[in-house]
Amino acid sequence: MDPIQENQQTALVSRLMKACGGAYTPETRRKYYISGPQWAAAYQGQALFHAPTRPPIGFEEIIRKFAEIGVGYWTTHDTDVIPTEALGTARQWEIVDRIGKALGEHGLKCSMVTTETFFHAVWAAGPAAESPAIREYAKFRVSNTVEIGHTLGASFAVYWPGSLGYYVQGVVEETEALGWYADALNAACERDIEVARSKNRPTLKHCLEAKPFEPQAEILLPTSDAMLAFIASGLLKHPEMVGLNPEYLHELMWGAAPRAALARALIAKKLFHFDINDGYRLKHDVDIGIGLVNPLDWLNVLVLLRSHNYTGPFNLDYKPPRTTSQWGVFEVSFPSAVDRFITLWEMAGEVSCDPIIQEATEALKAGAAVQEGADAEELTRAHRELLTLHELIAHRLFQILIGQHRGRVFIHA
Ligand code: GCO
Ligand code: MN
Ligand code: MN
Repeated sequence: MDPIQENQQTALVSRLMKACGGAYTPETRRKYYISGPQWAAAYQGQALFHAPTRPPIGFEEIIRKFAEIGVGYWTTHDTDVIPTEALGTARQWEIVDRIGKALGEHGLKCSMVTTETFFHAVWAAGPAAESPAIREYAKFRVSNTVEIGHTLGASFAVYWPGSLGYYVQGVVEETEALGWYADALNAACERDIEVARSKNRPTLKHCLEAKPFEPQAEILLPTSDAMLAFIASGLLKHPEMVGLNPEYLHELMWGAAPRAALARALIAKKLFHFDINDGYRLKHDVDIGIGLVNPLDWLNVLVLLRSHNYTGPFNLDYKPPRTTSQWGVFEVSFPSAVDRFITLWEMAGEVSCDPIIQEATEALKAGAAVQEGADAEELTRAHRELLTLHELIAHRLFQILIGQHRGRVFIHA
């Protein structure tokens, strides 16, 4: 193939994207509770070892592009859209007003707001630092985000504590720092109660998000399970208002089975919000688009959520790769991520009513016919053939994932 001229590249990408097929219409995509983060779309590809590969982009354009794609909800950090120095000022409210107009004009809704408590130098010692003045500032920031959320019509506030942890040991006293972090959340909940009352709106759902590594060397609340223990610790004044925003990759990163982590959130009735992406175990937070690494695991995650009637948002918290252009972010990255999610979700529906999986599952639950008082040997023997169904179910899930259950086979020509 000849080298591709610069002015022919978008046509090539568009043609191949179309040839991929399997795209849903924007109307179909809007039927799902899928939210697009401002920060994901605006991510320029930068990191510790990486210079940006894409130019900056503002919320107006992102909201317009999301509307074209069919992403019906938008989420943001306070400082994704409001410069730190303008927070809490009249300028903030002017920006919030512009956001509201852009959302209204394009038929999007703001579903979630979140506070940046990790990037700015003020958080060098974390959002629950020793200094009372910094902790007061943290309370201001999370309460201010709650107000912004109510003004934009959001239903969720997310907290990724970010730099709640340390690099060097013995300086931070963990129980004290956790108490201080709880003070900030208590302030946010109390402000929420006031604002909700004055605006005649329901209070927000406050969702904690854990990440096991980054940006501190040691993290005080590294997993969703740690967050559950924190919610139940007695430090929160309104534990009923606080739940989880697990992120698929953050659970995988520490070595968990994400589906089991979600199950623990479900039994605690704390699965409020869900950040969807993909990546690898025991690596840094690569935030790859959903389904590109672990599609079978993802299928199983969605089977669990469907069977428990999860109705919260699916937030596309991934990073379009550095190799994707600014144009590609909206032509390839977001539409393909949304379409993989929808496909996996619908496939999960198919799994739930697959007659083979159903019958195999029922048989396993019926168990073997055994005499009363059977001993370990007899119980083992009685179930030997039945338990082969475990592997059969796993095979069937693979078949559904690749379409073999509908007769798709591969024959090397
Ligand atoms: C990450 C985190 C963030 C949070 C966001 C919302 O991957 O770094 O998940 O993207 O989701 O800060 O609070
Ligand atoms: Mn996240
Ligand atoms: Mn992440």
